[in-house]
Amino acid sequence: MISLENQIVLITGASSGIGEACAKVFAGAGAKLILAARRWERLQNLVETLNLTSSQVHLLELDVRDRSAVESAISNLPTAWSNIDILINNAGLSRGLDKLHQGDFQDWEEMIDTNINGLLYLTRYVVPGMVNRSRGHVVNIGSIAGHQTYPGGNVYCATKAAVKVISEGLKQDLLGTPIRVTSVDPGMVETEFSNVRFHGDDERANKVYQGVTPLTADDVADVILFCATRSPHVNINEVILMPVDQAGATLVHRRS
Ligand code: NDP
Ligand code: 8X3
Repeated sequence: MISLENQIVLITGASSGIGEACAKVFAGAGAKLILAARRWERLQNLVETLNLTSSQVHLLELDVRDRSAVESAISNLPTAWSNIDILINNAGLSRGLDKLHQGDFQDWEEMIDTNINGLLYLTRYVVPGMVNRSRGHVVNIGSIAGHQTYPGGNVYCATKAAVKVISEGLKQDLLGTPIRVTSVDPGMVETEFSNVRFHGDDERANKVYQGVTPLTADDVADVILFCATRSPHVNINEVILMPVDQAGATLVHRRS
């Protein structure tokens, strides 16, 4: 197991859910955190909750869909924060569960721009530094949706299939370097994910988790921490994790 003490970890989508849980476990392991998201106040609250000092955390108010903002955020990092060791490409969302032929263009564009383009921009601006320093690890958050398409999942599933393929491609392109690439692909995790998917319809969102014990964001963060702390010669390429109550994207055991 390798130590995360003083390693610089950039987490996108750190204002909620899995990203926030990652901030907690990586801070607990002694890492220095760069936390990125659009909701600045949430990030500030997280820093307070975790009781982090300015030498332990650096915040970025960032929309990952904005390529020039990503470039500027990465290239203008203070020197003490510029040597990123671990990039956790977590920012992402689903919008809607409509049939493809009835889908909303704006929903599609938001998912594609965030889940694919945002992940690519971060990767493109951060990984060259890793290659120059001969150290680094990219962890992409995919989904079982990238392995199994489900009705109404269409474009979201496509974006997560893209994450799977991009992770495989990056691993191949980094062969010959010590940089590691991992895709962590969860099933049902109870976060704000479903509220976002259903545009704030809490009742519909809550139904997703009814009668089920879903994964928590902490469960996923724990797996990400495991991947990041293996011996340097070990690359965990892909992890699929689901709740015990789930056996596939549409196979869920509900008690009520
Ligand atoms: P949450 O909605 O709780 O968190 C999503 C995070 O992504 C928020 O911090 C949000 O921050 C950030 N985000 C969204 N859009 C942008 C953007 N344009 N720029 C920067 N940050 C953005 O959901 P989860 O924690 O569940 O989702 C995290 C990842 O896990 C996503 O990639 C999701 O697809 C994936 N996933 C989730 C599963 C689940 O069942 N929950 C299962 C499998 C995968 P802000 O709004 O402040 O910008
Ligand atoms: C989130 C899991 O099954 O809702 O990626 O698509 S699922």
